[in-house]
Amino acid sequence: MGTTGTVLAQEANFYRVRLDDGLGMVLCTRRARLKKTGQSVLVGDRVEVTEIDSASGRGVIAATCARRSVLSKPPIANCTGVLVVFALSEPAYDPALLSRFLVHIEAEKLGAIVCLNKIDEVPPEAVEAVAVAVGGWGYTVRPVSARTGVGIEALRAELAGTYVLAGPSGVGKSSLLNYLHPGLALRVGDISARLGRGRHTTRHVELFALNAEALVADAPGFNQLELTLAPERLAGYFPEFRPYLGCCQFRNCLHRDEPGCAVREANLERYGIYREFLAEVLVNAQKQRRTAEPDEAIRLRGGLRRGKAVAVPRLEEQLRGTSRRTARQQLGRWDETAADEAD
Ligand SMILES: Nc1nc2c(ncn2[C@@H]2O[C@H](COP(=O)(O)OP(=O)(O)OP(=O)(O)O)[C@@H](O)[C@H]2O)c(=O)[nH]1
Ligand SMILES: [Mg+2]
Ligand SMILES: [Zn+2]
Repeated sequence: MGTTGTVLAQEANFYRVRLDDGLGMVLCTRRARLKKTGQSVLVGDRVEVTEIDSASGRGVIAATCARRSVLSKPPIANCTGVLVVFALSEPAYDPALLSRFLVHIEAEKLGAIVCLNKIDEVPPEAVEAVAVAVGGWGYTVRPVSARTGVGIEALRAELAGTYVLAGPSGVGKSSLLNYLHPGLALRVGDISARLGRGRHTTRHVELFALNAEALVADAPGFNQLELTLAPERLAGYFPEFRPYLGCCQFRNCLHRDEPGCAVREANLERYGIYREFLAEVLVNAQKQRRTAEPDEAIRLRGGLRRGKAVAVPRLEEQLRGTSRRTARQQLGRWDETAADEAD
């Protein structure tokens, strides 16, 4: 009978697993049967470990437990939430960019903690103003400085579960994780990520244990995040809009210039950001429709030949399903490379 644990990292064909109940770390291979059935093992996965040899620190992953969630970028299973890091200076604080990250996280149905970093660089009133605003959007806010250490213990106390860091490049994600996990020495000011290569080299994912309860993964920063969502869902991804949804005169209100729009009339701080995002989301939906149309034509033509109809999902489903499908494809690819390495 084995024991359970959590996969913290994958290195070539080995998985580093932290066993439960303080039983330590073991380096595991995965049982051939798991490989055969195509069952992937992801960082963050809860696994059953057998054949533990405490002398050599080795073990074998015999089974993976059902996942509560799978994040695609970076590939992590059972993520509780995202630690969104934004700097108050260098790079300058940008509420629209922060909202863009938050909308993505809402769409993934993950929780978010907003870390306002580099508070040593700006006057306390400026920190307070941003903290109050972001708190008003419905998020937990932790002002910190990875340089002086202010606020780090309060942040640590907030964390319980598996988190991934997110935020633009240069805001101090790696610095923050170094502070939370002394001795880590992650590369700070790493320019490779800033040159954009980081986005494609997320294959190395690692969870760092801050204590018995909290695990955090670093991730390279990215400054561009395209919004491809079903337009009618966007407003629901702004938590402070939710009390007004369903109160508009029209049930399918997109909260633009429709008469009797409760969202517009509420004078919310992020209404302007919502309008900006909505315009983008509508353009992207239009683009998707255009690329979907040729398929529709094929389907109709194919349908006339016998039994050759191709199942084309309806546009709405396509829009909604996109992120999940790409996620699966990306994970599939990641798995293939992982499997290749293992062989
Ligand atoms: N003044 C000040 N500087 C900081 C703070 N935290 C980080 N920095 C500096 O900000 C720069 C970027 O820090 P990183 O930790 O590399 O930022 P990152 O978010 O990991 O960046 P990417 O990996 O490119 O996404 C470094 O020069 C850090 O020394 C802080 O709290 N205050
Ligand atoms: Mg970094
Ligand atoms: Zn409305």
